[in-house]
Amino acid sequence: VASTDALKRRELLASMCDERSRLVQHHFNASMNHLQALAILVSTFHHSKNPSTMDQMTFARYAERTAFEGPLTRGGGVAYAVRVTHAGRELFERQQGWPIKKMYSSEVRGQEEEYAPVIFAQGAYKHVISFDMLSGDEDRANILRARESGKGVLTAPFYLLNNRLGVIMTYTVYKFELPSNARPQERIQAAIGYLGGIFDIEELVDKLLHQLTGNPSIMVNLYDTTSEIPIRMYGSNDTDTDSGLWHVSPLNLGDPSRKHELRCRFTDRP
Ligand code: WA2
Repeated sequence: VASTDALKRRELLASMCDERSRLVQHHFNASMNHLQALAILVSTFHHSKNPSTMDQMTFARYAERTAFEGPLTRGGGVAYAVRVTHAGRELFERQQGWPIKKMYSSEVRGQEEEYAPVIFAQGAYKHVISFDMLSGDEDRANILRARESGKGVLTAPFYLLNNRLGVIMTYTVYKFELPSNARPQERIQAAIGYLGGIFDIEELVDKLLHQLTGNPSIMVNLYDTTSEIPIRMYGSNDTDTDSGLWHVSPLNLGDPSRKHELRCRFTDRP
């Protein structure tokens, strides 16, 4: 017979876990709005003006000043990559004054048809400028999915160039405004650049959870559960799953094709 104490404990865990999941979700939502606004900024001042009235410094300062307390300020950042065709590569490199670089030098790929070098970056991610984002598997898949869907898309967690575990959310910038029912092929053709939000998961969730001083204290793990084998994005490797009381809170990070959840348990015993 479950005692009322045990029941209360279960309810407390559930409400604490839900509160944490809402906090993380809220910050992803806020970031998505920010990223969409930055995509419009680039479209307006870089692509719709000739010559462009946007530069690296302006982009970085604007992104920082409009991030407020958003998660992109917490170890994260923003980067913008432009579409460059193979035929346009030489002229592009001459204009930029630097060559397009591959992300992982060991990787052998044949002749590329197109590239997505980063031209603007903010925060701790200026080192990605000039790297071709189509030359990394996770970034490539994310960009291709973003441009044919017209929606914000999220990668699975992976190790970024700075060796931090992160996820990237990408929005596509198009040459002209497309109707919401545009076909994937039309979208692919009209794509001219990719605005990415870079989330440093550990730093972000750490700082968010730090705002809530839970008593009793709980352990929180964040998982990507899109595929059958869940990927841990945050939290310690706790295999003590038979200690009984776990609560799972759903989490919506803005890309319906990826699933996430927060798993919580008390760190003390009753
Ligand atoms: N940004 C920063 N560090 C990375 C990275 C990345 N991608 N990939 C691996 N390490 C410009 O989706 C477009 C940013 C990709 C956006």
